[in-house]
Amino acid sequence: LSFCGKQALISLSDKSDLAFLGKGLQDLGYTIVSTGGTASALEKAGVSVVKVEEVTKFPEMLDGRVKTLHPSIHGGILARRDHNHHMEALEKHGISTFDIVVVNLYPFYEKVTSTGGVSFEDGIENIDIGGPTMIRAAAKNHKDVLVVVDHKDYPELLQFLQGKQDGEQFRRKLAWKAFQHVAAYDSAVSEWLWRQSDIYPQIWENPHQKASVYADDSLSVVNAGGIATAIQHHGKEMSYNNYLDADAAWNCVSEFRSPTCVVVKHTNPCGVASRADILEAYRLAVRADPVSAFGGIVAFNTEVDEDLAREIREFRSPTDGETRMFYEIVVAPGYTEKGLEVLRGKSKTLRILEAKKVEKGMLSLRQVGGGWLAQESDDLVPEEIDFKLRDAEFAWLCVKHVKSNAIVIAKNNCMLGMGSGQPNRLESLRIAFRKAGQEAQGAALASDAFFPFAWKDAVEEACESGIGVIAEPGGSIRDQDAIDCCNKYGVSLLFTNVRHFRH
Ligand code: 93A
Repeated sequence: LSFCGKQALISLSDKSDLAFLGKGLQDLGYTIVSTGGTASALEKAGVSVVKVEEVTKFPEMLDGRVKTLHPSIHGGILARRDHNHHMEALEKHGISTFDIVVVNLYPFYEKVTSTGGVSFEDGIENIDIGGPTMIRAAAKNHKDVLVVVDHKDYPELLQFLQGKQDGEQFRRKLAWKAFQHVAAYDSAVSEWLWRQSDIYPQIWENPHQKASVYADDSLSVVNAGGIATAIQHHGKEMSYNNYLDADAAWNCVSEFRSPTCVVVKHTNPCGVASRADILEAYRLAVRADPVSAFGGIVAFNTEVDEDLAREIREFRSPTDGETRMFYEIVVAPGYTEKGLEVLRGKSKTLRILEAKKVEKGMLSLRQVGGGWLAQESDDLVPEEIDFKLRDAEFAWLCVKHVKSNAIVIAKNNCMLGMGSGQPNRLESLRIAFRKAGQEAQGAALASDAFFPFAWKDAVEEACESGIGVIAEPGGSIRDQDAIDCCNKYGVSLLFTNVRHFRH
């Protein structure tokens, strides 16, 4: 059997609008090649069909596992029409080209999520192999093959075929949709398999919730780094929240160029200090909020040597001067051999992580009900904003890492107070001032966004509390009120023009 003219390959599990498509293609002079069930449905609708077996000269095999996986099918899809030797090869083997491939896949997701579920074996049998192969082949060769995976695209396809002009953009759109269809399908299969097995690295938080961690290089344009790829040298297994907190600490400390220590509790930095002497930075970061630092995560952007390790091991809580500080995790870019040995002696449980710096250009993904949110990381560096005032710059670097509504008060390369996560910015500001206490005098305050309506009050309160500098994005219709207020108190006001919401 050898076909001349235009050919369409149709193989569908979801047969919605199949008669409409079949008749439409037949009227346009297409020969239709189809798999078993699809061919029967087309014939019933009065559309003439060539069965796949007639093309492959092979019966469906292995209970249908092998139907379309054959050179007569895939050669016809994949051959480059502009390559003579491709066309000659088809000719030699009696293979005809396909111009259109319409495929949707076994309803795997619907099957495994149906009430009552399916047995493991049934689940496996519902993994479509031949379908994705045809879709991928056609999408790869979309220059010459139109690939359709969604019945809602049939009318547009038929319209397109009736038109005289070819449209590269339409072909690309279909190919993009095709790869999405297959990617979503494979994700569903992979997730189902994950749920069926214990072979993946498990992490835990709440005993009734399974959890896992994946390293993914594709999230970054350059070598990823970051907490998911950290090496754990010592301590208890990382839990789900450990990862989140260590990530927050590592991302924040990676912002700073001079030796810096960041202490994180529940994903927010509660102590940040930069000093030429990293031991001093560590002490200051803990002292910023010793109550919160207890049981927190400590991150450094410098190697941990023996001296620093000893300081971490021995440092006593500033609240009573007696109890040794306890931490969940220490993260650093490296450890000396001695440093590691000393830290290991602090406790059996202390998790010691070695992480690679997070590079710029990371994509952050978060799940919302039914889908995903993707956002580029907040990569701005101080050079992209003209700070002039060191304290303002430091406060701004910290506030980027605090959950909105975020306020940070800092002085002399040390965070003195922070307020985070309050639905009311004024409340975050008051918390930050309460923590900073008397030290807020002359310090810098950074806000992740402008103060929408309580603006005047907030600025006024900050000025009255003795702040020296305020750095905030600006852009409020009441910016002038803020300027007037700061002028009245002799406080410097710096508009960064960039917002740093972190929700
Ligand atoms: O079992 S498969 O993985 N092996 C194949 O070779 C194959 N070819 C098409 N599944 C295969 N298909 C799938 O059959 C298609 O993806 C489509 O969903 C379904 C259509 O089967 P029928 O036309 O018999 O209803």
